[in-house]
Amino acid sequence: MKYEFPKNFLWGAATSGPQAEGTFNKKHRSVFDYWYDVEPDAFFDKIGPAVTSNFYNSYKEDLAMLKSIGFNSFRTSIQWTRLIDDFETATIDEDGFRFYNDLINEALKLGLTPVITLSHFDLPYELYEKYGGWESKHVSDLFALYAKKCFELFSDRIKNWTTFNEPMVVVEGQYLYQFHYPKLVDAKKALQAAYNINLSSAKAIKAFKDGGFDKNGARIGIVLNLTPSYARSEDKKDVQAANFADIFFNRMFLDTAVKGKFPEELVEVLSRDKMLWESTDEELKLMDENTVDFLGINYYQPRRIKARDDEFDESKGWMPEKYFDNYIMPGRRMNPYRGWEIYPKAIYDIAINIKENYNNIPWYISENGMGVEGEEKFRNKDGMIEDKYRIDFVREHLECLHKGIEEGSNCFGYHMWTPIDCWSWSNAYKNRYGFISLNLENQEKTIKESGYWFKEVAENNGF
Ligand code: BGP
Repeated sequence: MKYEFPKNFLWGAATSGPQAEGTFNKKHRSVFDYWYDVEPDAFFDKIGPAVTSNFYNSYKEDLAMLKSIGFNSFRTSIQWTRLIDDFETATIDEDGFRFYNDLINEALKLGLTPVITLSHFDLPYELYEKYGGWESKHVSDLFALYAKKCFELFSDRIKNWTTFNEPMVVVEGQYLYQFHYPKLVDAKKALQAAYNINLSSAKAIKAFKDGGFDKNGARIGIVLNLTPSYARSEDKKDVQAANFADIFFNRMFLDTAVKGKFPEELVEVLSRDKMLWESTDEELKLMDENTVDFLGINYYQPRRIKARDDEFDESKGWMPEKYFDNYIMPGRRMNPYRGWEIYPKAIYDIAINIKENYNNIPWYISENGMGVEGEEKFRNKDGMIEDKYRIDFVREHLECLHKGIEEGSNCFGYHMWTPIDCWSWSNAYKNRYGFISLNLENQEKTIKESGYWFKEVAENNGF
């Protein structure tokens, strides 16, 4: 075997509560449930979060399928809006508890290690309406209360917790680039929300440690989407622009999660531009003292950056683009369905960056993947989707990851997005990512060629 991975390597894939479960029996709405109710047109083919992949009802069969394609682990999220009855006191909803409890037990019974995320974009709508969601520090306390409840209920069995999934996407989608409800363009709010989410994560970590839940190998981390920034050229201005994009989109969460401190350069720029968040010494200390045990890293695409040609027009307000421009690199390799560049080498760069600049903290790839539209046309006469492009995609990324591990990066697993085709935030079921296909009409699930290929890789711990 050419590429052998470390012992006990996690092989699997990730989904999330809101994207897989369906809303069955859920008493509260998340911001996405609300958004669909008020603006169904914003979702591809007007398909909302009601049924999704029916995981709420079919989790037993679904988990058995995951096992059958070689998984030893998977990630999903608990929906705050399903588990909790009253957000102010974190009392539990009995059916929500029953569901997550049974799901966890079933996974363990099958020998699947669950990684559990506490917030995957699905803020309770009530908390947005009442407090402005992540703009509010009160919500950070409520999040910590909810997190503590999850630890009390499940940490006897869950050993891998993550506080947030891709918090930067919440900031970008909701407050800067208008792809999550309520689609604001408000950098001041964006930055306060970024600060408050960092704070919320640290408060949850504190609850985990103070409560003594960090026993018997149990650990807590965060899932970040890293988009390594590559400068157009070695010209100083391009390099500076790429550095700012890295600080803003990656290190605002990465440094804080791992080192307990915001990057100094970011704080300097934001202070100078009068954009800095409201903070207290006590909060900064809390973040400094409550850093993560491990990282989940979602990697899909790099960021190509160049220096701005002109002065940024600030009359409509501050934006991070004041300090960089996106660069459309000629010849870049694209996934045309999602519009994301495919660049496997970035996974190696991430591995080395973590090793060299983040104390070689344990980490794993918590998402990587390729969303493709119209996969039905690749279904063969035996009913299997021949997704050879996905096999190539995974293989190339694994080769680069392997090189990083060979050079000493402390990576303990590789999860794809996603096990079974699932619902996406506004693309709904347009692009399919799964190892297992979903027929939306009848909920029939069939293993794709990539699923059979992955089974071999996982069972051989390499290829
Ligand atoms: C990540 C999210 C996932 C998933 C994935 C695919 O950003 O963590 O929830 O949705 O991207 O992206 P999309 O669904 O936008 O195509």
